[in-house]
Amino acid sequence: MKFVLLLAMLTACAAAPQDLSGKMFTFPQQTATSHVRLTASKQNFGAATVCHRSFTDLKRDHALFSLSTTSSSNDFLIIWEEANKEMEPHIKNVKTEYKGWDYKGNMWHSICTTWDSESGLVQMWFDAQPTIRKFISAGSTIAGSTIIILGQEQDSHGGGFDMKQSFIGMMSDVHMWDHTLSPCEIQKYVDGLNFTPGNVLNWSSLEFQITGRVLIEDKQKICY
Ligand SMILES: *[C@@H]1O[C@H](CO)[C@@H](O)[C@H](O)[C@H]1NC(C)=O
Ligand SMILES: [Ca+2]
Repeated sequence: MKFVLLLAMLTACAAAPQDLSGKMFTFPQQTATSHVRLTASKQNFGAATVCHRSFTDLKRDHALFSLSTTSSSNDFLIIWEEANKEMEPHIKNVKTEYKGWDYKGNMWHSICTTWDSESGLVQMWFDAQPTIRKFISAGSTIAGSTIIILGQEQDSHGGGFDMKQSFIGMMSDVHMWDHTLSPCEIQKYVDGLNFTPGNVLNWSSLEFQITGRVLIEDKQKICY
């Protein structure tokens, strides 16, 4: 009985949303295990926008955002591919690639990705600059139980991590919406102005679980 109560309390603790404003996740070492699992407040998406800021010096492949469902491990994945120097969105297990990014190390980059299942178009915004709108996947929505992971790339639902695709560095301001944001809304996000937080993932009210060595730290680690 006591044990059940304790377990219930621990679970409640883990699930309580936290306000991470001004904070970041620090991923300080290469592993195939350390990650943050985010809990989405909604499931089933006919459209989505995912925005995040990241800071790394990696010169290899690395996943920035990995969302899997039971039907596909790459239902919404953002990954940098070093060999071809391209950012790849994968949606519904289909990928496309964006080249020509000035993806410099050791500085913050704001990256937003929008997609909607009606047109099937994906578009990325790199430090507020839009890429072209490309066809990726139309007709079917992102449906069913989702697992969202930062720090690792899922090859299976909630697992199948590869050290060589892990993220090392800092990540902040992760938001997800169940619709596509307008260019002006994206600009406001990039500038850190008064934007409407994500209604699927809200950095100001984030439910998450940390596994392994990932720290929550103040974002202001350098003097401006
Ligand atoms: C995001 O979280 C903040 C802080 O709890 C809250 O005020 C705001 O309404 C939330 N926004 C959405 C869209 O859920
Ligand atoms: Ca992989």
